[in-house]
Amino acid sequence: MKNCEEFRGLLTKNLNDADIILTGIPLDKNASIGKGASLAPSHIRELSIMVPALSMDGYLIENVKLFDNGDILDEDFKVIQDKIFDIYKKNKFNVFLGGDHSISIASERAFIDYAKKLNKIPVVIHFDAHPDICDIYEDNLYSHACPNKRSLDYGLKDENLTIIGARGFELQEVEFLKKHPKIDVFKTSDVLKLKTDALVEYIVNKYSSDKYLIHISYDIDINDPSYAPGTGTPEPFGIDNLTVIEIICNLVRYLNCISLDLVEVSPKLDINDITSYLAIKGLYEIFYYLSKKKNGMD
Ligand SMILES: [Mn+2]
Repeated sequence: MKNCEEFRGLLTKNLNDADIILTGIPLDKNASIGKGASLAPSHIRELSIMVPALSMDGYLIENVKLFDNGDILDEDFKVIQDKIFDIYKKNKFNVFLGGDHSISIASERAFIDYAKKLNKIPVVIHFDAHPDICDIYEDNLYSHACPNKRSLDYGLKDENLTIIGARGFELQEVEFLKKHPKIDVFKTSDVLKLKTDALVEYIVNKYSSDKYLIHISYDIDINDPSYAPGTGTPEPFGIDNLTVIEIICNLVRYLNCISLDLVEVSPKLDINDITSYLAIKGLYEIFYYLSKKKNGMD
């Protein structure tokens, strides 16, 4: 019999039983070039029917359950933010599936408020070919090129923002980052020089204290366009799939990480669903690490 359940063995219909909540935010009106990221949440759910709940090494993803919270269809950032804040209050690991990167403006504001409510210091680790730290882009304060600047404006401290994989800068971003040296930027060339272990060790040491709460923002365009062609702003000279997922998984595992945005997957621009499958297999790898963390395994 054909298995036709989304997220196959991972899904629970009962939020209280869930370890992970997945919420789609199919908004792509703030993307500057290629659109189509609004199709990602429904497309990724559809493809998940084909993917068994196993890690890339063949380990069963057990003891973690996923609750599919559906999509937030509002376009007003304050409304999205308020809805996300309510989801954070469920005290689960949250996945927010974009949409373009502007959705992180809402998710990170909610995250910053939630961290403060818990008396924790919010930390954002931004995986992206682009620093997304423009003050304003194409006359749009809410452009997908602006989420890091909006989060800093909202109270995130420079020293609690780390950018990984940058290789496509706007001039205003280079000038801003020069004036804000406490923002750690690991360009793609730095990631290649440092190697995974040294980079993970540095970030884990920096944010390992209990006082921090971590959010990861993952723009699929950090992966080289040859691995992830289905994205609106493809950026050459990128990072390979295994390196990206290994860094993310280890940070999820060793830090007090409570949420992840996965953005800029555009099924419309994709070839043979390469990028959508990368997104879903990446999520499953992260879920596997969450299960290892829950089970206290090394
Ligand atoms: Mn990007």
